[in-house]
This record gives sequence, structure tokens and C-alpha cells, in this order.
Amino acid sequence: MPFSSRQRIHLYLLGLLLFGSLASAMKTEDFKTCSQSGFCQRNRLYADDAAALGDAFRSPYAVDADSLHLSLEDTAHITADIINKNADKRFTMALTFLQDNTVRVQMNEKDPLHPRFDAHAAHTLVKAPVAQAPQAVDRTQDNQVTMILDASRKVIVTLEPVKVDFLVNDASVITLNDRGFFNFEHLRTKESHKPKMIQQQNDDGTLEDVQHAAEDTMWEETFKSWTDPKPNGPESIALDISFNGFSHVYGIPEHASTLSLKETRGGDNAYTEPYRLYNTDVFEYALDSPTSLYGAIPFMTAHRKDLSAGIFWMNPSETWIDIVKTKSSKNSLAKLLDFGKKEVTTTQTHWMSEAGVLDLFVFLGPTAKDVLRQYTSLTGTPALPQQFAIGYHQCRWNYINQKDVLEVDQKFDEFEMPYDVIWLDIEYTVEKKYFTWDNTKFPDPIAMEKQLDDKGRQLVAIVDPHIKRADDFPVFEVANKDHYFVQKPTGGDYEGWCWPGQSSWPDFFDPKVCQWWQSLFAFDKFVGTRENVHIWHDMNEPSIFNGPEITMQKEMIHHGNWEHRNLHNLYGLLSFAATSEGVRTRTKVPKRPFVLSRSFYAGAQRYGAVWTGDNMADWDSLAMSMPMILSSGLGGMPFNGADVPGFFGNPGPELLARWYQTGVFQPFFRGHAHIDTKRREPYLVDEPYRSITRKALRTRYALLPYWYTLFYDAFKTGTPMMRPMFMEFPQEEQIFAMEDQFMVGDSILVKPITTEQTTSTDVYFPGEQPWYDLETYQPIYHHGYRTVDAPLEKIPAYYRGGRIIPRRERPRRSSAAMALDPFTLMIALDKKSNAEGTLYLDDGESYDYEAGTFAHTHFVYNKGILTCDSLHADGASAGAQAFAKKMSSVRVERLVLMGTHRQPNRVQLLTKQTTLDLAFSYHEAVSSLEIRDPAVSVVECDWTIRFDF
Ligand code: NBV
Repeated sequence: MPFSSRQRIHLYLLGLLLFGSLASAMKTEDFKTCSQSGFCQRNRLYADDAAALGDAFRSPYAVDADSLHLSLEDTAHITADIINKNADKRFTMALTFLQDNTVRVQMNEKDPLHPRFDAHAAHTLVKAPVAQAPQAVDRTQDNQVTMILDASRKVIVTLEPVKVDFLVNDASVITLNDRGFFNFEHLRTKESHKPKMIQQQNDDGTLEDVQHAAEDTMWEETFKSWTDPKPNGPESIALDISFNGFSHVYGIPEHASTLSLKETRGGDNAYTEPYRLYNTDVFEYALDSPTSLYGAIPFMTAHRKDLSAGIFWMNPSETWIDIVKTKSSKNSLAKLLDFGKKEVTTTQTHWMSEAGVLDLFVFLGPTAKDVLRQYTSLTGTPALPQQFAIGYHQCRWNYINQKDVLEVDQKFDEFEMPYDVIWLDIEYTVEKKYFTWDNTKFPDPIAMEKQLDDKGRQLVAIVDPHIKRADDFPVFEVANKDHYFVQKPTGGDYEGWCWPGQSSWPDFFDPKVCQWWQSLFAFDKFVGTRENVHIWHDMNEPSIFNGPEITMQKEMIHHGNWEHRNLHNLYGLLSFAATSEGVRTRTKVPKRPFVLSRSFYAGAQRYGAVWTGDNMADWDSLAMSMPMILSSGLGGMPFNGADVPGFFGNPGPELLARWYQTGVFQPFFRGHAHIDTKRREPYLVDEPYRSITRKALRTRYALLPYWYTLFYDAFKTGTPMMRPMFMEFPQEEQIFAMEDQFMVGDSILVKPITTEQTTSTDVYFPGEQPWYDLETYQPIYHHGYRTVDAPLEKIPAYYRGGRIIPRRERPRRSSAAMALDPFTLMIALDKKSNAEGTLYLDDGESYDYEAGTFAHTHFVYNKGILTCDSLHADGASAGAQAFAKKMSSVRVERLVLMGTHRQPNRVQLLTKQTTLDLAFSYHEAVSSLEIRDPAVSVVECDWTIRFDF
């Protein structure tokens, strides 16, 4: 038993206390609605007031023409003062024109009462953005400044009321302050504040002056039993941003919502609340909801047939986003949009943040992949993980002791199921004091880790950021003595309640605290760990059981005297970064760290993986895993996965099997389970489910070379491994909102089965045909929907014609055991009988690839000839050459040519030395050709294979 009965009762009571009942669904009342969050309510009211006035409404913000300053040389920016005519307040505005179709817009108060929080960029951006001067400026129009960026792009600043338009081919695609909802609450003293009054009609018809509802939350607000003292008063920033002519917007993870984001005010099927970004630990989170979850990335992309564009609202305070869609007639820029007579939908968004400054990046694409490149060139591309990290992970709350861990490990071997990593949840510690081991359960962790290592396997141990306040706990003692914890406004450590009981939270906003935290992962500090131990960092929203909305009070104080309110959404990123850096630097020669974090913010992709948190073991949650991971990828954070087969509850074997089949095609693939669930390691289910699950795991391992190549591509370009259909087929409008099927890279289409007892499904086949069934190689010549068989043992998945996909098909116990295995090349021919694809290989763990130590091979099949060329060969470093040499014996052991309608007369291997006939077999029923053991190298491209038809 994992727990003594006393501990179980304690846990149960804890559950009851915290969550009402462990079986209950999300307690929505624990989390604020917009009207319970003062600044959201104020800004929605502002928008309502403006809308009510209709044409009579004019935004009070205008550019002071005299202050306009254009600097078009190196720094390429425009600066100006903006005046709020209602409040007689000045603001600064800076527009900076950047490389790669990117523009930055910044606004701040001109002379704030005290500085506003703008210290987030250093944590979010990887480098200072590089300016690129516009080609010309046009000031001939009254009330406008036009910056001509290049032949097709312009930015127009309208002075009064202030408005900024981003144009592509002379049509405005993005407008800032289109509807005039821009509202920058300047800092003020309570004494100087003049409340806004309105006239209210009483029941007897008399008029009375009363305070506007927006005044209620200016200086203090309460939620449930908590009062937020708000010492700085109102300080929010809001802006409306229209995506002209776009009916779909995506991104802004993390929500359990649709891929194409829904309307939040009015409209059919709309939510009534805005999408919220406020990192929170939501117990049994609701599906199909705009409620905030564990992570927050304020980055949104809009897509239509001819164009994608995006915006990054760089603000880590609580943020809400309203979305409405309007038809062209209502759009003030309709005249600029040249869509002929067609009705044009515009998506209008309204962004509201509680504090800080306005710092916005606009990306003009033109494709969704371009937008992601533009965004990740600023916030960093996803880190290249170690090879093992993309294998299968086996977790459970909890593997109870050393024996349990090794037994599970052994069972995987016994049942011939591959896996790479076994995980330890919070129970391995002494009283949830992280960095300690409960030696009664784990008497010799190093020996256990060595045993795993012998099989090429890894261990992940959890380390949460709540630190138990206990005098016999050195981590606490140091942090307490050196004031490393977040502080109360009155001074002294902030304290809250979490797993260990009374706890405090390191202030990761303080660089010296990060240094200290990093040092804790050294092998001589976190005793009982070695190189094959990696870290899981949970509860870092931060989750605080007795805090408002299960998190930290906003008035708590961070380094630099900043209120938590300013940087709440950044906390998870900071603790993730420090943890990842600690793991990275614990060896003399740094190794790629593996850290899984629950909370995240923009830039988190640089530090490791995340997951979708505590989902349910039910069919709807399986279906929801797709839009959630796809949205995360569109938020620049593609290394994401969902607990397989659902965290809470006991899945039936069918759901388990279907979930494993789906997990194969999602980037982070981990089985996990809540402590109260029945054991469900994949070998425990009965037949036929066990074999189906084994087959799924083996499919993942066979595709590891393809996955790893995709991770490398993501690291180079920011393009996610798991992609929404529209990203690969941007012209096909009917798939713009599609979320029940997706692409893995550009070569595999997957349609998971997410309903019970289903044996067939409709798959949409886009683009150029043919597609090929992943298992049977059967070609599909069809564009549009087609019903396909999907019996329990089959997940519909297809290779795309025109692509070459590398696989490794020998069943092994772990990815490490596959390092020198031969390859199979799946050659999926397009209509013209061509195909191409790449394979990336490196040592799978070190940073030597940075110095060129890798092999990158491009395979091409053209007019019956298969060749390859080495993308790494040009000026290859000595390291690259040495690596290629080491790998040169790694050969192709099988070639499958799909979509060939005749059998060849002969297939020949040509090298400098010889010409050799290769044996082949042709499978007429599925038009595929198999060549066994051509024995060519995958890294040395000194060969040609000729197919004579
Ligand atoms: O550490 C225990 C769990 C963990 O298993 C899960 O994956 C996390 O998301 N943790 C949350 C704490 C409490 C869960 C109710």
C-alpha cells in the first residue's frame, strides 16, 4: 500500500477541505469571473460604454503631433506622446520596426507616480530585437503617418484618435484601437482621484448622481474571504486589436477550449467570459471553457487563406481577452479590404491586463510557420531535448518504493514493451521536503538508478517550489536565513499551505535566489541522484492551497519591491528556468536538461516540456488533448502532452488503448495516474488491449527518428512537431477549425478515435493525393472526407504522398538501445512519383550538435532514382565528420516505396565501386514495393538506388 491508513485519511480530509469532494468537478466558484476581477470588469464596462455611444464615441487618446519623432536609421522607430484628453495625462508611445516582418509597439506613462513594472522582457526575450529601417515615410496625409516597410507592407499611425494599422498589400490586416477600447489607467493617489459619476434614474423617475460601477474596484477588491488591498490603485492596460478579414484566431494557451478560439461576447455558441490568462491550479478543470489553467502565453495567431498574422502581448500580469467576430459591414476598415462582394468576417479582440506597461509585437507572417519563426526568434525556439525524452515515460502518483520501481521496470521488459523513463511523484521524499529521500522506501536510490541506467533508462524525480518550513530542513534554513522567499508587504516570509504543510516560496525573480536554487541540483547537494535522474517541477503557478484562487495573494512582494500582481504569470517560467539551468549545469560538461514543468509563460519552450495537467480518464478529455496541445504549439510551446490515459479516475481498457494510440502521435508521451486510481501500467490490461497498447508503444519507438528530426526542426525554426491541419494546408478553408485530426510534422496525418465502441471514422484528406495507410501502405486517392475503418487495434494514420519518413523497426527496450539500429525508409510517392524527406541524428544528449556534431541527411526520390545528400557536409566541423564516421555503419535495412503501380524490372544499387542488383518484392494489392537490406549508409551519401520500371 502506498499510504498508511492514517495518511490516507489525512489525504482524504485534505481533499475534502480543499475541493469539497474528490469526486466533484471543477469548483468554478473558486475562480474569478471577469466581473469579479476589478480591472476586467472596468475594461468591459469601458467597452460597453463606448459601444453604447455608437458613432458618438471617440477614443480620448490622441498623438501629440508636436512630439512626433521619427528615427529611421539604425534604430528605426517612431516615438510620440499620447494624451488622454479626458484625464489630461501623457503617455509615451514607441513603434520599433524589426527584422522579419515584425513591429514592436510600446506604451508607458510619461511621468508615472512611481515606475510601472517593465522588467519582464529580460526573462521572456532571448535577445534584443533587431531593428530594420522602413523604406520610406509618407506624411502627406493629414492626421496620419505612413511607414512603408517594403513593397507589400505598411504601418499607418492615425494621430487622433490614436489608431495603428498594419497593412499587407494595401489592406489593413491588424488594427490597434479600432473600436477605441484603448484604456491606460494612470497611477494616482487615492486623494487625487476624482470618481467617475453617472446619472441614475430612481424608481420614482428622479435622477441622481452616483459613482460609475467601475469605481467599485479601484482601491480594494474582495473575492470570497480575501481582500486585495491594491496599494497602487487602478493600473490596468487594455487595447482592442482587430484582425481584419480573419474569421479564425488561435493560440493564447492554456485553455481547455477549441483550436479556433470562440467568441466570448454575443455570437452563436459563444462563451460569456473572456479567455483568461492567470496561472492557476484548477482541480478537475472544465472542458470547453475559457477559464485559465496552469500556463499562460499571450500570443495569438490569425489565419485566412492568403495570410497569417500574429500578436504577442508581452505582459505577465493577469490578462483577459474578449473575442467577437463581426461581418464586414461593421468593420471600420471594410473599405480597405478587397474581398470583392464576399462577406468578410473580422475577429475583434480586446486585451486587458492588470498592471505593467503595454509591450506588443505584431508579426506579419505571411504564413503561420513564419509567424512562429518571428515569435520564437524573439522568445527562443524550443530546446532540443535528449533523445530519451521523446520516448515513452511511465509515471504514477506514486511508485511506492525502490522495489516497486524496479518491478515495474522489469515488467516492461517481460511484456516486451519499450519505455525510457520511470517517474517518482511527491511520496519519495521525507514529508515533502524536496531534495530528500525517504530512506525507508528508497534505501539506495543510487543503486536503483544504476540498475535503470544499465538498461539505458532514466528516472525523473519531482521537486516542487513550495519549501516546507521546518528547522531540520537545510533548504528551508538557508532560504529563510538569506531571505530567499517571497515576502509579505509588511516584511517577513510569505507563508502558505501546500503538500508539506506550512510552506514558503522562493522568489525566483531574484537572480541570487535562482543561483542558489540551481546549486541544489548538484549531485552532492541532491544526494541520491546521478546523471540519469531528471526533474519534474509541479505546482509552480504557484499552487497554494489556502490562497485566493489557489495561488499567491497579489500584494506579496518580489525582489525589486515589485508586487506579485505584476509578474504572477511569470513565476512558473522563472522557476522552470532555474530548475532547468540547475540540471543543465550539474555536470562538468553541461548536458541537455530534461525538466517537465506544469506552469509556463512565453519563452518556456527554451527550458523543457510541459503537460496539460490533471485531466480526467474519460473520452472527452482524450478528445480535448488535441486542441490543447495544438494551441500550445501555436503558442510556441510544442513539447506538450496529456496524461495518458487520464489522471483522475479509472479508465476502461478501451479508453486506455485508444489513449495510448493517440499519445504515440503527441510530442510528450507519458502514462500517469492519480494516487487513488487502480494500477494501470500498460502491461496490466487484459488481451487484446495489452497487445494493442504494445503495438502503440512500438509504433512510437519506430517513429522516433522522425520525431527527433521534427524536434530538431522545431529547434531551428519554431515550427511545432504536432501541427494543426491548416498549418500544412493553409488554403483549405474547411479545415481551419479542424481539431480532431492533425499532422505530425509535414508527413503524417492522424485521426485519433475519441469515442467509445467506434470502428470507423471520417477522415479529411487534404491537399495533393495520395495518402498512404501507415500500416497497410494502401494508397488513398481522395480529396475531402472519406470514411475509413478504425477497429480497436487501428488508429487512422497516413503518410503524405511526396514525403520520405525514416523509421527504426527493431523492437527494443528503450531508445538508448536503438542508437545504432538500422533504418527503414518509407518512401510515399506523390502524384508525379517523387518524394523527399530528412533525417537528423546526433548523440542524443550533449550540446556537441552546437559545434556541428550531427548528421543531417536529405533523401530524394526522383524519376526512379533514390539519392541522398548530406546537409551537414558543407564546411562540416571535425566533430561532424567524426560523428558521421561513427554512424557510417548505420545502414538502411529496408526501403518501402508506396504508390508504385508497376513492378520494376530491376532495382540497382550504384556506388563508386560496384553496381549491385537488389532483391525486391512487389505487393500489387497495395501498390507498394519493398527492398530488403540495400545496406546503404544514412549519413554517407555515396550511393544511388535506381529503380527500372
Ligand atoms: O504531485 C502530485 C500531483 C501530480 O501527480 C500531478 O501530476 C500534478 O498535476 N500534483 C499535481 C498534485 C496534486 C494533484 C491533485
